[in-house]
Amino acid sequence: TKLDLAIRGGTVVTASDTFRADVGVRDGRIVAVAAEIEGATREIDASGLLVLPGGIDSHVHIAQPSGPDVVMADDFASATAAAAAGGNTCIMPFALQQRGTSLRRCVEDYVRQAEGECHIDVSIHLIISDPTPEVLGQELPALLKAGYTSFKVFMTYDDLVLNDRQLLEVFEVARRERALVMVHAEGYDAIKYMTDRLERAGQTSPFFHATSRPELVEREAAHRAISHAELIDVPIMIVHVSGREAMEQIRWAQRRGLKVYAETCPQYLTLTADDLQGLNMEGAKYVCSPPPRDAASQAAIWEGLQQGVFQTFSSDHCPFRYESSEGKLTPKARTSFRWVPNGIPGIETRLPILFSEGVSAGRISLNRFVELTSTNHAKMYGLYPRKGSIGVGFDADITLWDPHRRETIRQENLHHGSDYTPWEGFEVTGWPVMTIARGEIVARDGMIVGNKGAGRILERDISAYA
Ligand code: DUC
Ligand code: ZN
Ligand code: ZN
Repeated sequence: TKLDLAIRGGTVVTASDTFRADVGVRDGRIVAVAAEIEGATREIDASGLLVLPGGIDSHVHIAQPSGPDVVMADDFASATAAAAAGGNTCIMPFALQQRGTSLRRCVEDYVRQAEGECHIDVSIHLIISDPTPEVLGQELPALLKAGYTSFKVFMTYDDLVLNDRQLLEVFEVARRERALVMVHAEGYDAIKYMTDRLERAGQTSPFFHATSRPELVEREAAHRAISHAELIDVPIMIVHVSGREAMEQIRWAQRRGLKVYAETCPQYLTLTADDLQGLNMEGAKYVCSPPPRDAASQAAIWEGLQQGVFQTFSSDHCPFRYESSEGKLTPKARTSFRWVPNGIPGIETRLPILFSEGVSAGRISLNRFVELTSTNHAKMYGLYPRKGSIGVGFDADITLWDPHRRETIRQENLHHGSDYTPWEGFEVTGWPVMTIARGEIVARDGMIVGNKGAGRILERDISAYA
């Protein structure tokens, strides 16, 4: 039978190769990659464009409970639309266990929110905040077997922090079940101490969020997480690494042969702590954790991307509205940075920022770009070889990319639920012009053309890295 779709004349890029080829699609899968392919029901001319595996963003927060007076700015519909417009075909948000609540129940509720709402495929990680014997003994192992093969733990935040004993206990379950553990590495007590002291000194504006959690707080926690993982002999993924300090710990671990993986994000390449110095409360727009650092840290992160310290580049999309009493500026948040919700929106801008600052600026290769934004996410989290490359048998998740197109990032053009972007006015070279998910066009030139409900909720295999 005829192909459903033929993409002709483009330059295919994978994590290892760059070559001229046509791509043929049938029933949502890639069935041909060749110099010339047969006719199809639908033809797309990709001449002058790159044919990339769709972006996979393995670290995003959607509709996540964020405290009593705070509401996240995205639901599944808006987040997946924004992701698709930004060249992504799969995202991985977190089902958060609230303390005193069944993990299984939290996951079921979260899946119900996603069902029928997604423009692109979604696969869910877990967040473990309350590792009771019931959770560690029954619920978590059952969920891991049901395709939730990764989870995140936190070393800070009142509602989420695990102590060292709890970390060891969840690492033990991860080792036994071959789950991949994502670690938020920032030390709880040092941050609390700094926050208390800053508040006593009257230093409460958003800027002091960065002061309250300096790099050494992240370095200490990274080292502690690495040591605990070594004790249990379990792989870990240290997420959202912000600068040289934590990175050096990770590199040290990797050189010793430990299975310690790492992720970084656009904010650590392009923002600095100075961005938190806004007039009035504007700095709140940039409050995320770990905070952005300085120019030397940005250089260190580039070094880590070039040298392979980092396996994945994610957005850590964690959207709140600025002009909202349920967002960045709750009444309490106006009194101290302590209460400003941590997180920034970035699901739609991740790929253009890395392409422009990385590939167009000559810092990383096209192949490394694909590896960091798609292939390694699929490999790390058990979606490979279903997703993450352009090849026969893979899902037809494809982004057509114009490497020369110049754009300026503007809130008014974005699809997320947030009312601002930290990258307002940021100029990029390279832009996604069409996003194809399982063979269907979902976004074209900044317009959403697919239907919500087209995206599936995916179970994942055990990570090859676990
Ligand atoms: N950690 C995240 O991963 N995202 C947003 C806030 C945080 O602390
Ligand atoms: Zn985190
Ligand atoms: Zn996050």
